[in-house]
Amino acid sequence: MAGLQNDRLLRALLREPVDRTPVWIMRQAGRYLPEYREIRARAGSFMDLCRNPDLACEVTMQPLRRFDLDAAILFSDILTVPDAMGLGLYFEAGEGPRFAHPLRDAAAINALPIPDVADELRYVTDAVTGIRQALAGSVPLIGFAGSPWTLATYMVEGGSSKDFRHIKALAYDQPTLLETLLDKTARSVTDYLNAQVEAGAQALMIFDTWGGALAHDAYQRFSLAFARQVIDGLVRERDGRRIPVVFFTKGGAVWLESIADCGADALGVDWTISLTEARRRVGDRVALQGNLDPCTLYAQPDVIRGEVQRVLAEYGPGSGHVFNLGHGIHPQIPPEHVAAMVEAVHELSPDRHA
Ligand code: 1CP
Repeated sequence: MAGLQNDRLLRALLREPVDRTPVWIMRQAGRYLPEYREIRARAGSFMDLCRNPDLACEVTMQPLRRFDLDAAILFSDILTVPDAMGLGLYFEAGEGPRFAHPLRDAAAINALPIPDVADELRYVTDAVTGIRQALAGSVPLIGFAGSPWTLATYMVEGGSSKDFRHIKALAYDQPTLLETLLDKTARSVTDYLNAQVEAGAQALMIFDTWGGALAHDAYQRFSLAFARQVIDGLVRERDGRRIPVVFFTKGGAVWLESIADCGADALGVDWTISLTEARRRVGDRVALQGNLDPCTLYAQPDVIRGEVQRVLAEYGPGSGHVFNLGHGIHPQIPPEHVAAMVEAVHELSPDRHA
């Protein structure tokens, strides 16, 4: 794209040569940054922050001012889509997301609308437009959504869950009804991601945070199949440049071979597998993104550096690796430890691309 000064992320996701391994951090804007907590307090609720394109832009930019990162990620949430489908998202102080109208029966699922993204999620695409202006071509902007399965867990459970009892009962008792829900969610997510691309997102990530909660055959049927439906419906090129797609199933390392066939350009990988083994198993089908254990960042900077070196060595030489954590950064991590991680990637990775 004309004017993109740093395209390392896009190149690595497409396994094209780079001078060093690009790095960004899942949940890089958020509560571990004091400047985020300050704006968050001013905004009122978390959703007020998401719905204000200027503030969403400001918090997207905050981590980039502190750290030399190779990408920005839209500040928003995966749950904006079910909210736009009418489920009534709210956040209970200290308790995470909740839905006022969880889906518990066929009538509710059959009545569920596909939202008009241009109208109901306009606040997100407005944020994307504003962020692209603020970035001014410095680094690419990643747009994102939840996978249909992960969104459905929140929609059926009514919020976060430890045992997924309602959605798993639905999966075993009425699998075709669950498929109806997943199909509607997949169509909504596809429209939503394409609208983000239209507004200026230059790469896309699909978060399947709860795919790893499924049994092996159920993962294929309820998570992977609908992720593939989304990916098949995405606009993959804009302004003559490919829009790379990253698909991340937390806990999905056991299924890497089949996940590599989902149509994504790259797979997110958590810390349960070595990138040596992950790379061997996916071959040259996809790039890999990950996979430092987020808890590494509780350790001292010299230890963090050693662990960065280990992850880079495990991936080995050549392009096709985007350095990241294996899941989101925790709110208690000291920002200086993040700086140590980013510096280590800058200093240690050029050797891998000689
Ligand atoms: O009080 C606050 O400030 C709210 C905390 C918070 C933040 C900072 C929530 C509520 N969402 C977000 C932003 C967010 N969420 C981003 C953009 C920020 C960035 O990455 O820089 C992104 C990409 C997400 C994605 C997201 N939301 C996921 C998938 C990624 C993952 O970490 O697995 C999930 C599962 C959610 C749901 C959600 N929203 C918020 C919370 C606390 C949660 C998790 C709830 C749970 O554990 O079930």
